[in-house]
This record gives sequence, structure tokens and C-alpha cells, in this order.
Amino acid sequence: MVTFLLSFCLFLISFNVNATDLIKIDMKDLNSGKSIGYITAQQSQYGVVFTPHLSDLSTGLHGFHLHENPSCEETKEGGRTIEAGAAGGHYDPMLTGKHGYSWTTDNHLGDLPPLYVDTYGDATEPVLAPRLKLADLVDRSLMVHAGGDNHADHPHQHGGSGARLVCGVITK
Ligand SMILES: [Cu+2]
Ligand SMILES: [Zn+2]
Repeated sequence: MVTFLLSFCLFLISFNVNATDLIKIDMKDLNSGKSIGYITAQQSQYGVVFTPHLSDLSTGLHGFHLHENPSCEETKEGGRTIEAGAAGGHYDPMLTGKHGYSWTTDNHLGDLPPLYVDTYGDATEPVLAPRLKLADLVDRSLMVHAGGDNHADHPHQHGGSGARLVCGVITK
């Protein structure tokens, strides 16, 4: 009986660890307002692994970042509507003001590798953010952009990833 209780407790403990080790983020197309799937975030020995389960995207690479605020609401700027403007900029706790790679230290902490979308419009290939911890994600948002990302601020700011296309709020 004692052995049974002990193993049951161990089961509960391991279950708990697993449950908190994975964050599932519902991702919404900002034009249609509909979900196009979800992304899971999981802690690994080397950083946070983002695994997309997305469909209905255009083929190719899409800029992908952790943005600072937990909102995907639009904002107005001089009469112009900015989709998911309320998400703010790339998460930048060290105030670097610089866009770059996920593994360099003098740029936004929210800079991630781009997501690859296959010829069917699906994104399933995981990407790794070695500097992030799962706790950094809470109360922020994930953004998929229309364009790619050259991980620099030239010739265009923020890697030239362009318009905000798909957004998900991380609340856990
Ligand atoms: Cu972004
Ligand atoms: Zn950035």
C-alpha cells in the first residue's frame, strides 16, 4: 500500500512538471479573426522550442517574434490601422533597441528564427530560441509576419518582416 501511494505521488509530481513545461498558444489570423492553429512552447536543455501547428499560410519563410504585450488588438496611428499594434515591439527587456538573431546577446530577446511554411501552407517545423526561458513568455504575445526576416535593421527595420499576420496571446 505504501509503495502504491508513493508511486501514485511520484506520478502526480511528474504529471505536474510536464503540465507546466508546455505552453499552448492559440494563433489567430488577424484578417479573418479566426484561429489557424496553435504553437506549443516547451523548455529544452538548450532553450525554448516553439513547435507550430499552423495552416492557411503563404509558402516560404515568415518572420516570427515574441512581442512585449499580451494583446493582439489593433491600434490607430495617424488615421492608419495597425493590426495587432497593441502587442508592442519585439520583447526587449535589456532595451537594446536592436533586431538580430535568436542566439546573439546585443539585440531583442524576442527575436526568433523565422517559421517555414511548406507548399501546402502548413508550418510544422520547430524552431529553437536558446536565450529564452519558458517564464519569459508569460503575459506576452507571439507574432507571425507576412515577410521573411534578415535579422538586421537594414535595409528595413525589424528584419523587414513587414505586416503582422497571425498573433497569439500567451497568458499562462
Ligand atoms: Cu514581430
Ligand atoms: Zn527584433
